[in-house]
Amino acid sequence: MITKEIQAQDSAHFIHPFTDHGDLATRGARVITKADGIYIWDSEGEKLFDAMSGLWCVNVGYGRKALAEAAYQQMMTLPFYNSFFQTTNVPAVKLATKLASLAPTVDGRSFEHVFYSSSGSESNDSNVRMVRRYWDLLGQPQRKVIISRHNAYHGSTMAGASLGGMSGMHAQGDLPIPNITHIEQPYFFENGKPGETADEFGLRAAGWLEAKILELGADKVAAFIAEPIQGAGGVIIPPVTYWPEIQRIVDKYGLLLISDEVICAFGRLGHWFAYEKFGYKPDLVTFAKAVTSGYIPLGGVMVGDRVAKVLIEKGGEFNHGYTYSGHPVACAVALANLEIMETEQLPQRVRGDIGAYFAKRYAELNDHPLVGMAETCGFVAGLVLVKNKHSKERFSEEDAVGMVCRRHCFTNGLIMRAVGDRMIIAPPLTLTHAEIDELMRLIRLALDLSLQELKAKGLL
Ligand code: PXG
Repeated sequence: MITKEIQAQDSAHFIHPFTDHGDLATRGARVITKADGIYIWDSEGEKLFDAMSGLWCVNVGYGRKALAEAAYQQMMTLPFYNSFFQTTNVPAVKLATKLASLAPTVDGRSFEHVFYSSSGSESNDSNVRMVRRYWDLLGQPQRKVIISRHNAYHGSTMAGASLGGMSGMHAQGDLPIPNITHIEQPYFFENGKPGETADEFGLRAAGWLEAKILELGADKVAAFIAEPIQGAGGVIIPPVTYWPEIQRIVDKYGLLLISDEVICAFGRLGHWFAYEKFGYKPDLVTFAKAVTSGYIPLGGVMVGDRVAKVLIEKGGEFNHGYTYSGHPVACAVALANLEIMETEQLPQRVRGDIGAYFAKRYAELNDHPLVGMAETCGFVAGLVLVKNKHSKERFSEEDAVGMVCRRHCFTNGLIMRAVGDRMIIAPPLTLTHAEIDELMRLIRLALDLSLQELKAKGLL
């Protein structure tokens, strides 16, 4: 009864993100009502293993009282004040100090400053503003172009969607905006040549950046932006040779490097920040999502010394900012969240024993007839569904194989994302061995049921 009523109101009044509302109205949205640990429940009482952590957010798991208490205490003390007119607030300062201490220094390049927003999209808009201001202040205003990658996701604002490389998003709203261009992604399974090793492919894929810089003219290029691992694009994990070669190219031509870690930071890959894992040296690092484990919106940019020095020492007033930049309640929740991650040593868990167990169990999926390649990096994992694992023959788009598998996940109590023919997960970092076993049982069940259905449909 409640479900039908909420669904009717939902259809009548709520425009959802990335949703076909005609389709949604016919089936009715699933109403999620509560959550605890790694599980969510819907209004029909059904329990689901949330292997996507909400949407790459809930790294500490659901139901953490400490986060609710931090929000309550802060709301009772100072629920809001802006930080525009030479004022500040204690949680925003403490969080910036904490984040600066967590961001590792690489080759003498450190992160002492934070710019706050409320989301990943806004943070990437801020990146565009900061990059352009940086080059203007250095007397190189012609350095305007930001290079990104096809199938990247950097958000849904005008700049975020333009930086992103999603063709479906570009097709709506005349995007990308000028001075943003894209190179191909480092997807070995799809773009590796016969006989080429992953390491060779990684170097070749990084070379696309150099080719693009030379095509545009190095003096025109302002920055390169990339996710350490492409998340929404289907968990595309680059070969180990990729990032060092990107760093070499970025250094050679003097570009700024933006590491969009909205998904990859805060323990997801076993480190506070993912650039540490891959050993590169970004100038700007985008964060959001797990900084509060999604309990309240907060995003921002770690501003490296190279950029901060110019903006602060030469820049005067930077005409950019948001009402909620440094929101005291969001920052208080983030501090409590980071404290949980530190106390429970969540990055270390992912890097250590539990991460190794997750990787080992997930790799077992490679024996499944539908799986072309299953791989993990920390606590993100992806697999590609194939028609023939030996020839690597793929399904066609019309087969909608990801949707078939996702439906079997849903009906058996598992949230796993489908991106085209890829199935992806990013579970909470708190998973126990037993929960990993349960997760693998559910994934294998969905794969088996998908195999049966695809055979019955004559697609195999
Ligand atoms: N950068 C990255 C790397 C992201 O993953 C954003 C920026 C934008 O963040 P906001 O907070 O503005 O949404 C993201 C967001 C998916 C999916 O389908 C992924 C995201 C958002 C929505 C859907 O996997 N990531």
